[in-house]
Amino acid sequence: MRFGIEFVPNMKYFELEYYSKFAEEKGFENVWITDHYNNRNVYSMLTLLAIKTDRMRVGAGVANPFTMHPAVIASAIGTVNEISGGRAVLGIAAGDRVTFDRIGIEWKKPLKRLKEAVEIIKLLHSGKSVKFDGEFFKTNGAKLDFKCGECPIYIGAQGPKMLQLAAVMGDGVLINASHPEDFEEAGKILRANLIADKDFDIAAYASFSIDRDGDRAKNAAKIVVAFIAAGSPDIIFERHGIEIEKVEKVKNALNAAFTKGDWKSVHESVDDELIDVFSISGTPDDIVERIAKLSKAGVTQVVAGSPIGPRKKDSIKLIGDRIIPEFRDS
Ligand code: F42
Repeated sequence: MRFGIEFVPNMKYFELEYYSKFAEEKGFENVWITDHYNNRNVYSMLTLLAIKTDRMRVGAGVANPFTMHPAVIASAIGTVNEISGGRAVLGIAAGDRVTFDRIGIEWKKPLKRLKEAVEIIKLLHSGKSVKFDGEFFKTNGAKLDFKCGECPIYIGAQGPKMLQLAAVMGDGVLINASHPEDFEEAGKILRANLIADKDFDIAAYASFSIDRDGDRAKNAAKIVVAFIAAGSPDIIFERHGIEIEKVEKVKNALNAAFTKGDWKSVHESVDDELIDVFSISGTPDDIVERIAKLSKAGVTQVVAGSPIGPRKKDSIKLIGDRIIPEFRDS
């Protein structure tokens, strides 16, 4: 099992550098930086981490083919690959509809668009001159004028067709989920589409919260869990036997929080069942037990995502001291 950590660049660059270096010291092998226009820029932050870290893979988690042309993505992550000495990873996915709405980008045919983008990026990274005539992208002898080397491409995927695309075109997949049953289902699709012996990393890109006090850990995960539950499709609730009324309550509480700032009700609307399904939360023992189940379900990388824990540094330390050693050779 590999361990990765996700940071949202909503913190100052020196804080991101500090936490990332600390995570590297504690045994994390990957750092993933999220990409949303309203946060600090992902490639600027990856450049910083490429310079300031030594061993970790530094990844965009995730880019999208709507806000940047694939040739520009290829150049941006290729530059990070060069600076980091070959440690860059490109996570790429459909992009976040809600943030696109705010900047007037239409979210049309994300699957087809992503497929074309990944094809172009791979060709450019292989050093070729690319003539591509797709539905969304056309290139006419596009070529990168520097040798950046190829970097692994991970596709962010939840839906069945995206999972299929990830298996066929990716070196790995970033699945926004935390529960073993969700990975068993995803694993069926991935296995059906993976060619034999392909080295493929299945990452649980999960909301994660660890503390010696289990209640405190769970409490810290509640707001993130509320957002994930509110944005999940019905099939997930059916799979886990979650009553729709419970989810409606969470959605209403979130709406009230946006209009009236009432975040206490959001907290109250999230119970242990939702925390269990939509996050990896609890004491170190709880988390070791959950990761063992995820490993059985086919997960090969756990990415500790927001909130990581009630106190970020303590939680990173706990993961490094208590969790990673348990899975070092698995
Ligand atoms: N989004 C961001 O914007 N920034 C991030 O930093 C970010 C991080 C991240 C990390 C992991 C992860 O898994 C996702 C992450 N996301 C992030 C969200 C990501 O960008 C996507 O919004 C999310 O992964 C999309 O979920 P999905 O895989 O379920 O794909 C959607 C598009 C979907 O509906 N998929 C369907 C499926 O079955 O997989 C396919 C739908 C389809 O076939 N569409 C056709 C097409 O060509 O697109 C068109 C069909 C028609 O009728 O037009």
